[in-house]
Parts: sequence; structure tokens; C-alpha cells
Amino acid sequence: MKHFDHSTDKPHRRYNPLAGEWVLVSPNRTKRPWQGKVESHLSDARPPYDPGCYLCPGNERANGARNPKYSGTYVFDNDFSALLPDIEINVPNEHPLIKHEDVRGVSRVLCFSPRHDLTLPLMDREDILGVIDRWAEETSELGKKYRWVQVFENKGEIMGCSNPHPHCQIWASSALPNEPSKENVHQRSYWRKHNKPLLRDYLRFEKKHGERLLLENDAWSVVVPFWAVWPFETLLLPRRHVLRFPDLSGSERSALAEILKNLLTKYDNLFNISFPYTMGWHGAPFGMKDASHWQLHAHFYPPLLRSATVKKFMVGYEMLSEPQRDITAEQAADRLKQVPDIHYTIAGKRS
Ligand code: H2U
Ligand code: ZN
Repeated sequence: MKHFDHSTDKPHRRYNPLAGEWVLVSPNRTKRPWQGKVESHLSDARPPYDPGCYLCPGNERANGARNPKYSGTYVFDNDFSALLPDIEINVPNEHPLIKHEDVRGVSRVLCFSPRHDLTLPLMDREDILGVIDRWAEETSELGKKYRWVQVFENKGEIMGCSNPHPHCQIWASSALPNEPSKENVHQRSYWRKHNKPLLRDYLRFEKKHGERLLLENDAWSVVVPFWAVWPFETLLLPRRHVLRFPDLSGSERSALAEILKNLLTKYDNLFNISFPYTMGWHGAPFGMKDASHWQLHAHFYPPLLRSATVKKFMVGYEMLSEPQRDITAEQAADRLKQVPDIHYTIAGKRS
């Protein structure tokens, strides 16, 4: 059988079986993507406590509420919630083209640490584990009431993050949003055809081939997916068949703290900056009778391309036709494999 030559420099399309979408890959556009200078940006140094930060312990928030003097993680209902729990508009659709429905939900903010100057990769593993346990608790509590619970982190101004204090958001909704809906459909149809979870088969393939496999430990693997759209996009997958975040065992959570620290350190070391991204968890929706086709996973979507300042824009062809990338997933994986495993801010102090 003839194999696909992933080192081809010819334009081709790759299929994302999880979302059911295609991406155009044009490696011919950048024969040498790594000419850009790698710069050290030490200007993002922050104080451990910022009296003007809405999220620091003891401070007043934008609406007048005051944060407690918390010492670990701290969660609160978003003061400007995108979803509300008691909405009932309940008006029938008057025309098939003007469709609307009610949606109930809540939005929460979760501070990872009282320390304003930290980020996940700079936190101790024990403290990252504290964040993981909170992700599990919140997901499990909100999952009792809502069909979908989205844990996500927007990191960096470039991703629209409003505050550098380490935090994520948790939005729960009665409706199943677009992205998990697509993943549900495609995982289910794969399951019906092959009687195995799509993402477990996919990981098996990546383990065999190795070129896009970035990190591994006892319970987790990180790959640059074959169908990656963002330059340094990664997919984090458990070894075991896990439906939802709260189902993770104690040892899986510890291993997750370890691999998160490793992955995010690699990201920071790519351009020697606190690397911006959007990350988030996808697991089986709640209230689904048979969810065996689901496999828990996290997506990391970083926008940077060549340097700390060169961003990949999803405009033009992407908006009107389909996503396109220049460097291949294999080139991105190679590049990430090469960066050191010790955080640049610590390595700098040592030398
Ligand atoms: P980002 O993760 O995109 O920075 O969002 C932070 C959230 O924090 C944002 O949704 C909320 C904003 O509504 N927030 C509060 O709930 N209270 C505040 O005092 C400031 C910010
Ligand atoms: Zn702060």
C-alpha cells in the first residue's frame, strides 16, 4: 500500500474526523518557517499581588463584590454572566428561518492561584492538582443541572483575555453548543461503524507512528493532531477510556498535573514568552444515556506562528472557504519536541 508522504511540500487537504471538517495545508508557502528571531520578552514580569486586579485576594471586583483572602483556588459566579439560570422566553418560532430557543446556564470564573504573577506552567504540581480537582468538582456539580459544562482558559491579551491573573472560566448551559455537537455526531457514527471510540483509535495510530506524538506519561498523551488548524495546536488525551472529567482517578489527575506542566512549559519555551492560547475540555454531555462513543480530551489552540509577535490570522480564505495552514502538523511537532523542558525563566536564572 502506498503511504501518504507527510513531508510533501505540495498543497493538500486533511480531514478532521472529530469535527467533520477539512483543513487546507500549504507547506509550499513556507520552506523555511523558522527564520524569525526568537526573542526573550521579560517585560511580562508581574508583581505577586496587584492592588488594581479584580481577581487578586481581598480586592474589590468591578461590581463591588470583594474577593476573600483565598489561599488556593477561588471560584465565583461571573459578575457579567453570559448565561443566566432562570430564563424563560418560551415563544414559538414564527418562521423556519427565524429560529430561536431558550437557554439556561451559569458562567463562573476560577482563579488558579492567589499569586497574580503565576501561570499554570510556573505553578507547583501540587497546586496544579488543586486546579484539576476544582475542574472536576465544578464539572460534576454543574453537570447535575446542565447538559454541557465548558471549562476553558483564554490566556494572553492576544486571545482577548482581560486580566493576566491566572484564571479560567466555566460556562454551563442547558443547550449543547456547536463544537461538542459536531464531536458528538462524528464520535457516535465512528462508534456505530467500528464499535470503538474514535479518539482511542486515533491515539493508537499516533503512538504507532510517533511523528506527531509530543509528550506521554502513565495516563496521558499529547499529540499535534494530523488535522491541526492552529500552528501549534495540540490535543491532550487520556490513556484510559474516560467519558467525563470528574471520572478521572487520583493517579490520572496527578499525571495530568505533570503533563500539563510539561506541555505548557514547552509552549512558553517556544518563543521565550508566556505563550497565549485558548484551551478547554470536551467530555461526554451530561444526561446522555449511552455516551460510550465519547472520549475525554482537551484542545489547545495557540495563535502564534513564527515569533512572539507574529500571529496566525483566521481571515480571508479561512472565513470564506476553510482553514488553511502553512507549516505542517509534523513540522510543528518537531519544533515543539526540540524546545527545552525547563521553563526559560528558571533556566535563565540558573545560567
Ligand atoms: P477572561 O478570561 O476573558 O479574561 O474573562 C474574565 C472574566 O472575568 C470575564 O468574563 C469576569 C469577566 O466578566 N469578571 C468578573 O466577573 N468580575 C470582575 O470584577 C472582573 C472580570
Ligand atoms: Zn491579581
